Amino acid sequence: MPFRAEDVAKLFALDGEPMIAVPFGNGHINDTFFVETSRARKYILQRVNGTIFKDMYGLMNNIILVTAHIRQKVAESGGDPLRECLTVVESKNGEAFVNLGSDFWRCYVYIDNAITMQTAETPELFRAAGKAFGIFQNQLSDFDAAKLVDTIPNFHNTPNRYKNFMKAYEADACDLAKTAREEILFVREHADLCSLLTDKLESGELPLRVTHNDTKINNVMLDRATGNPLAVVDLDTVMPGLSAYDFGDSIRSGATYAAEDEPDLAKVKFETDLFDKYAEGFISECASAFSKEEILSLYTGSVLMTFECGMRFLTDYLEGSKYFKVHYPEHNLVRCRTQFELVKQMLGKKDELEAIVLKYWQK
Ligand code: GN1
Ligand code: MG
Repeated sequence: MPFRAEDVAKLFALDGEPMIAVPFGNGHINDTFFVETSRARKYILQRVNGTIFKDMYGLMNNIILVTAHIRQKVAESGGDPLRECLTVVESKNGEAFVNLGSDFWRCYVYIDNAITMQTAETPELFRAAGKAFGIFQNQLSDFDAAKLVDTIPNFHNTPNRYKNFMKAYEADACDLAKTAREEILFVREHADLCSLLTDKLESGELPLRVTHNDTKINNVMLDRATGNPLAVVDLDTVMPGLSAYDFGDSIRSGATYAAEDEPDLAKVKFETDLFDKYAEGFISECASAFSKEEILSLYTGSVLMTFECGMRFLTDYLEGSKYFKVHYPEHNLVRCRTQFELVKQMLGKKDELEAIVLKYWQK
């Protein structure tokens, strides 16, 4: 019997008795609940997917270290740490999470009066999202990456993702390859893209930083009243990485008004204006001192993170959709198609998009 969120909430050191615990958000991996107590305090309770995150101690330790670092930065600059940083709520036993055998649960203070978006709602709000991730990167620029464990090894190792895709395609365990011929061909024809970033990391042309690695637009919280950046959430994959990963994954998920699973590809349009606004926000906060190589890698990262994510959706589809939550059997294939459509459009706009990142860097 799975545990009920209402019962699990009672195991945490909340202010008041939990009165409601209702499903919340749209994550593809963990299960999230909104909790309110008898003293009108609000929390986020999450069941973490232990099949995907195998080292829960390491993962929560990463989050505690990173949030402590950010909290101090926010306090030093006169901000409000409870609104501008995630705050972990301990269990009644003083632990950072509760281990219920098959499930791990953790709890955060809820950030009130904030908005989150599933897709960019306006260019201005997307610029604020760029600022939020730029601020995050900047806050962690002096954080010692050696203190962090890799919560998912090879997370943005695109050549490795390609190998996994090829294994799934060749095994074709669910006999689904015949339903995704065009998409499989697209991946194979673009295999050369995969190593563009990892080669430059290995050669030392791009620096390793501490990055978020899951900068989907719905992982940003903006102030409801002002639209200004508050905090970034979903810190499970904070690990050493490239700035191009963080910039790129936001562009993948936010530089279009279409949903990630829009079935009508005619509606999937890459918006140069949104790319421009995000670049302005991000670069102004953290990238003005980047080398030219690193600035140009932001474009490469946009293409690659979108290609990689599409390839991951396709791999999961071929393997029977065991990784990402799906609402219908072809859901991952539909998601993969939107990603590849965006890749095609971004590849056709290389010069224009590179000129945009250079413009804000040179400012
Ligand atoms: C997952 O959990 P969520 O929805 O924030 C995934 C990301 C993908 C994203 C695609 C740990 O993020 O890497 O880009 O779905 N997270 C993990 O929507 O695999
Ligand atoms: Mg998320």
